[in-house]
Amino acid sequence: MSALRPALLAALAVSTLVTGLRAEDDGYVKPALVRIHVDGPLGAAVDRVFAAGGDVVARGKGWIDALVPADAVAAGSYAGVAEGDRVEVIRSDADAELRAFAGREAVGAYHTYAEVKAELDAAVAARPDLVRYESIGKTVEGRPIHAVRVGGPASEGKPAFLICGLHHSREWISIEPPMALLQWLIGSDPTAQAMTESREIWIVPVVNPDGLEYSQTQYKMWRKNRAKNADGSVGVDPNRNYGYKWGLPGASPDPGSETYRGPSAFSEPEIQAIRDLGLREKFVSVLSFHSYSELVLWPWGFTYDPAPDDDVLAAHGRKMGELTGYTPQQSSDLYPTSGDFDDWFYGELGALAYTFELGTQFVPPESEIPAIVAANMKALKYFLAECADPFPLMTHVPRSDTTDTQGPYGVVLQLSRRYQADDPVAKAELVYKNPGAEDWTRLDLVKGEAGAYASEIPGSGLGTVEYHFEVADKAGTSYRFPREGEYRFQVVDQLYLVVDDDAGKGYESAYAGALAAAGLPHVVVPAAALTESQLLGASAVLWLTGDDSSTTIEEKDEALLSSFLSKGGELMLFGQDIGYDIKERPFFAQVLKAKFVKDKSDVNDLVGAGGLAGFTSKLNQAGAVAQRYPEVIAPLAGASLAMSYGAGAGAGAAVAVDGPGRVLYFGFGLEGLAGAEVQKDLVTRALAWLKAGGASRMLRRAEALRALGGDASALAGLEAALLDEARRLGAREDRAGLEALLSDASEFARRPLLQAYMQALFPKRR
Ligand code: 0X9
Ligand code: ZN
Repeated sequence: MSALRPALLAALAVSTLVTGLRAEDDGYVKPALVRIHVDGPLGAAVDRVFAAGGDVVARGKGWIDALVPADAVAAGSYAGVAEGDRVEVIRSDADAELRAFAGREAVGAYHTYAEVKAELDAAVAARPDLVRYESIGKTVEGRPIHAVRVGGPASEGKPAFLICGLHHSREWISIEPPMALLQWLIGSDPTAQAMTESREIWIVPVVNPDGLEYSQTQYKMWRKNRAKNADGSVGVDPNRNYGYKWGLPGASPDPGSETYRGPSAFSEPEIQAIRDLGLREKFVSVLSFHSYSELVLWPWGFTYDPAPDDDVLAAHGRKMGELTGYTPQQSSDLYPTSGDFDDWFYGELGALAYTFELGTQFVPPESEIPAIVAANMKALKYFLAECADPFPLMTHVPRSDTTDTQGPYGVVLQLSRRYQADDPVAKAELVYKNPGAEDWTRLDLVKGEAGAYASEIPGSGLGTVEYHFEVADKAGTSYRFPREGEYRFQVVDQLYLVVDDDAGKGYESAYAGALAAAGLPHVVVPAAALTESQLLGASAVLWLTGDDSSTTIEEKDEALLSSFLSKGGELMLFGQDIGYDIKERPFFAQVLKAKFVKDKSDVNDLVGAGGLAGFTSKLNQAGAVAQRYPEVIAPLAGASLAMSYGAGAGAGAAVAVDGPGRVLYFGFGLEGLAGAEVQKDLVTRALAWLKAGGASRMLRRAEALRALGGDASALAGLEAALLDEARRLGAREDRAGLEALLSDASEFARRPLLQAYMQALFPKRR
């Protein structure tokens, strides 16, 4: 390559690689490396950058790093950045750096493809008893894909592992931990010897050799492989070419894109090679290294839903997060991707599958290699030791709190698909204790379809139900789920509903946490799956929209909420963009009874007013989710100010509506308050106001729910709460309150209410 003149090199680089860093005079536009602090869903921001011809190179909570045309960014005219995003320039001229690495000399301490091969050969020569070399396939350009198997003589039942490096060309550091692992395994550490005696460990240090060569000799920022695409562009993203859920969102159909999924699943010879090895060796656990972002990721990537074995995947993932100091999370937590390594190995083979994102840049300075390798060796040792025999990979989704006092409560222990064909379970039992019971009861779990072991806990009134499972395998080993303690749920007559409408951000934990801290039972429901019966059956609804913009409250949500509130609903609504988004819609003025004043408060103080008088706190404190656009809102007729920013002047942070239903609408998120205490304080105060004098609203909800033919247990709960309220009115001798209730009540509710009325007011005449 040294013969190429820089201009030619540059032209080459542009036309084939940095899609959209478009040609100007000599065909090259200088890239800048920027960090975009994203206001809104990360997935959309990633799509925007790709669509505008940039390249997303890393991401974390609320930000992405991207290579973008330097001029456009400097001029503020780059389409990859949306309004509200903040751009931080990391390197205004990434070009110099990209070119500096064009040349073998600059690779330095990092392995090249040839050095990898030489080192594998040396390992085979040093330990022929232990290491076997295999070329598992050939690349687009005909290079062999090198693999080694490390382990003693093959024997039945030894768990096989796969460790991969370098799917993406520019991620040179991802070769280093697999190579270090090989050196450790063939060395004299007794732990390593124990590992190689009991396991087969496959290492594929460079999945994408063509890309590595290209990145180390011509253009450092190359990501994909070197496939010639039909439209003349080059490269398929190897980590979008796997065949599980291939083609769903999270990969591009556009050949020029940096995340091009390829013309079909497994179209690429490199990925066919990994697939074939996987199908042949049936790995129990696999790990793929990438860079950068300091993350430990596990499936699913294609959906926000947790994987069926999420508790096992997450438990090991968190442990490896601790060992590396990286952030552990489900792959899709940042943004969904489809067709990646993890999803195929887990989805198709049932293997525990992990992706590590090393370091804080693609090619860290050489001096950082040893520390990165050392931290990841800790995780690799854990991985080999603890993920060898994940049996019995059984998972259980614990039951949520419920208002169903009748039961029975179904429970299912789910066996991983890996073991479904050859089920190792010899005996499985449910062990439970009902509220008030002295003793534990045992029941056999009954095996059903697709590895489901099921049973039922009979209902027995209000209180806490505790349970666990005990399983024995055919070898006589027993397992307990959970390992320690009990699963628990409460049977209650009041249940709060948290509606999770924050596009995958996880802010619902603040709301669920506040309710739990206040001792209030609750369930979390995604907004997309919500029904009116759920709303009506709840004691009150906490609806969070996080920092979404343009999808805060959708039109179908408006219809649902309007109807719910007209039937006596009690609602807390949170979010820093609601007013900004829907200020023009009738729902805003007519139902939330609010006026949008402006998009951003310049004051962080929160001071409760009216029903929230006495509450004070601050936004944008350490330890809370930043509220970059806390909105300023004002009450219209029929509403009042419930919270101001500092000294209130008719407008502020929250509005209270007291109509047929009650609403507290906050122009920020609960996640924006620092600390569990203050979050709990706000929720407690807000609920006290929302629910005050709520008997007739409760009655209306119950009647509406009954009319809807809604969920029997929700109805039973609501009616029980209603009678309770009637008794309280009775105890206070609040005749007027009771009579108002009675006059509103239709036939079904009248009789029990009347009874409560009689008992309360005339106890002696009973
Ligand atoms: O996008 C990728 O392929 C990986 N990140 S990278 O920056 N190295 O390109 C991450 C793949 C992790 N899997 C999912 N997010 N599903
Ligand atoms: Zn990568």
